[in-house]
Amino acid sequence: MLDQISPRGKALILAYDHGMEHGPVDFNDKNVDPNNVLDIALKCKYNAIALQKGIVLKYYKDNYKNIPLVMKLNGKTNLVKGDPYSTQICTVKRAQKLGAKAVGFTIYPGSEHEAKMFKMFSKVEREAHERNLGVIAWMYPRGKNVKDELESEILAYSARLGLEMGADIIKLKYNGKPEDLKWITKCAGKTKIYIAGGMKTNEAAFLKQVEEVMEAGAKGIVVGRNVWQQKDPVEFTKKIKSIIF
Ligand code: FBP
Repeated sequence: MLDQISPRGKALILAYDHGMEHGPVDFNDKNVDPNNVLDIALKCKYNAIALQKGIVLKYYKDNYKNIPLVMKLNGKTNLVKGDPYSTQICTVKRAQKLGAKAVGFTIYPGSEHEAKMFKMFSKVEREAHERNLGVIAWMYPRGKNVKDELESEILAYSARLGLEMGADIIKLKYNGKPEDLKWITKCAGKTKIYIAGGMKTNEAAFLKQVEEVMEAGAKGIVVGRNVWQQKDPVEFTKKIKSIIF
């Protein structure tokens, strides 16, 4: 099921769903244009790009179908405060029709709305697997019950949860501790851990992180800002790829 986005068992995925999650605050004159980011994915042969449906309909669909698509099925803005709840805005059937090879779904373990996200995810997981699509769970522990979302035990719990819920890949944040990540990847069992990029940091620090997490057992990176906020995203991608592959 994952062959289409991780042909060599590992993957580098470009994330560009920030316009919904954060608003245009992450963008500049260049990368605010979806074509600019899709061009990076195409040129650098990313294993996949993660998009919300609007960008798929207006940009991806016409000129970029060679890039494998991970369709994000739920989302939220950061305007609503309190325990996070990400609701479904696209179906699995539609995602496949629009060319998705996998679907992405955010769960906030620990949120008071966790049960509703579990319910939606369960349906998504079943439908996606019936259609031979991969399932990527963005597992971001968050809410008033979660004191520290980067705490090792919480990350390990989220990883295990992804396995128990039937995800093929869990997208998780890294807390900067390779020893913790070794245990976290064990907890995820046959489900693979891909690490999220995070806010833009300096080049060397990011590359060191990529090296560290791959050594600790992660099987991929899903990166957004640290690539398309670079001056030269293409050159930077080459460096990331040389570490991963
Ligand atoms: P980055 O590499 O830019 O951190 O992107 C990863 C990602 O998971 C995006 O897919 C998503 O929009 C964003 O981070 C969510 O970040 P957060 O909820 O932590 O603000």
